Amino acid sequence: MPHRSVETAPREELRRVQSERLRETVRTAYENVPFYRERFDEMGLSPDDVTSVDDVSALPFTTKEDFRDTYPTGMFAVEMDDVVRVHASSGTTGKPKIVGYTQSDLDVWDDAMARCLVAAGLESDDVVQNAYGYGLFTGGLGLQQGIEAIGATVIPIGGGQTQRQVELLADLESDALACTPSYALYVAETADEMGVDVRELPLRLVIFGAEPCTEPMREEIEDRLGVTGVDLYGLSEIVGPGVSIECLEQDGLHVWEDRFYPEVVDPASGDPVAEGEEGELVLTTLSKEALPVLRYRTGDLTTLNYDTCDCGRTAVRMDNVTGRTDDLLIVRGVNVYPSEIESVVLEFEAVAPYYRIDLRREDNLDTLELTVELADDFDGPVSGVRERILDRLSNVLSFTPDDLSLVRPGEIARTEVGKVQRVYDHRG
Ligand code: DLL
Repeated sequence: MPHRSVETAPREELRRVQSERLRETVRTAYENVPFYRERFDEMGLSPDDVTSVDDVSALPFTTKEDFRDTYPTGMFAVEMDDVVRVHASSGTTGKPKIVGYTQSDLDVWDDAMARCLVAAGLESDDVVQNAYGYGLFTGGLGLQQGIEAIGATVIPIGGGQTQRQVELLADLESDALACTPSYALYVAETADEMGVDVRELPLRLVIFGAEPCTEPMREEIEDRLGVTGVDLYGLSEIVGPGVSIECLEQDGLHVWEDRFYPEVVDPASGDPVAEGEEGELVLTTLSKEALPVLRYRTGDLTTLNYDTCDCGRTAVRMDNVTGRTDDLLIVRGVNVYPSEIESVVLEFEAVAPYYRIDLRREDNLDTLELTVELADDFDGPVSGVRERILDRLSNVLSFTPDDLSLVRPGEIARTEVGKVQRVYDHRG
């Protein structure tokens, strides 16, 4: 059962709601954010030119650099007096992006998260262990609000304390675990070490997100924890977690389109791609007060599918995000995404889902070193595995790493708090 009737509304009705909210958002952005007013004036665009979502492509893009240039609060459309909370994005370099919420924005976010959790099959009598980090990161509080909004029970443990996480999963009989996909695997590994079989516990669902999760990685999570894994997507600049989620059909993530308008564009030209083609996801907020954002270039690669889902929802589905425009590796002329390497490597039973990629520059040539951990229960000859992985990488991706090291179980550092890092670029 969808949480809101708009989730199954005919698409014409949805477009009417979107158009009305877009007009309002554009007007607010123009009137209250100098950054947008300047852009519009430069382009000779007036808010009156935007009458429906058909006009969305006339609007300027917003980029992460725009957030940096207007740091800390230059993108806000309201006075600080009306802002009841701020969060910040998890940037790895430079200043974080600061985002703000009015009370009405928090209500919209609660509702979007509640819709996500209902779509994932959670009910008011469920117990959810929330292992997303609390604080400036939007994961912890975002999940917390949604869980409370549907009347379920939240265990606000946050990231880390992994043995305690395992104990609580058992003692409080949690129905669901919310955390990054890499952390879900770490919980499974820790439980094994503690002699706890999570598959025997009531846990039935993992709500993973904030990081890419390839299909082999999802299978590993589902198998080792004995759960269904659903993918939750979002980003601070737009709201936080809650932009989209998979329903139990696990066939794409429903975008709450009445709140966040999605487009997919060619990352190079910025032109919209044909329906169903892959490109960069661009999002426009449709009811944010403190931080209205027009056509945000997320950097995340996906496709959009407008067919009605078997669950009955008409809300468009985006594909799982496994790559970003900025994580494309170009090694000696071959283009390869880390997620493509992951998908190939994890086909092998002999390896564990832990790997790292090191990029270096030697004599003006880029080199890529791949390090993969062997599975706990692997006791065969390493050389055969190495050759088979190299062969498969070369066949599937036309790419061979300069070096492939297979290391013992546990040698690759685990991430207990925050997002996993797998690519280390030493090229300066
Ligand atoms: O990661 C919000 C979030 C929290 C989403 C908890 C889901 C669960 P940021 O720190 O601003 O916000 O990072 C946003 O993380 O542009 C994607 O590149 C990546 N990302 C988020 N969700 C997914 C996902 C949160 N399900 C950036 N799959 C986004 C792949 C994801 N990448």
